[in-house]
Amino acid sequence: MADIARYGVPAAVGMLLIAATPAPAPLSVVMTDYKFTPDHLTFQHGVRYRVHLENHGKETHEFTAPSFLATAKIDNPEILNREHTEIVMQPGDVKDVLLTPGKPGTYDLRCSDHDWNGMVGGITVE
Ligand SMILES: [Cu+2]
Repeated sequence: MADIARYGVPAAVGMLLIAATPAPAPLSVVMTDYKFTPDHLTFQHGVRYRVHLENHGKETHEFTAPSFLATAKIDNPEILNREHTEIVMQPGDVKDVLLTPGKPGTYDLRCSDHDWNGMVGGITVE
């Protein structure tokens, strides 16, 4: 209450809004030549995540998950490709996608360039 006296009602409302919006749950995936680490991701539906992607490989990799990305609410869709099926990662790229998974189920994860080489994984939404 001392803060309200000092900074006024607008500051108090701002503090409440910040408190009401939890930070997104962090989840990191590292891409190398030729795998995802981890290769299986588990999400809780309706929870907002910050999915942190890093490409440590010498080749371009893709985080390709068309069904998963189609059912998720994505706050920054501009980082997806035009078809909204994948995130393209050049060597050294670091990107964060902010998303809230939708329908529970299991979804494919693969690198569209290297799935033939075993660069595949899976996603579970609980
Ligand atoms: Cu790849």
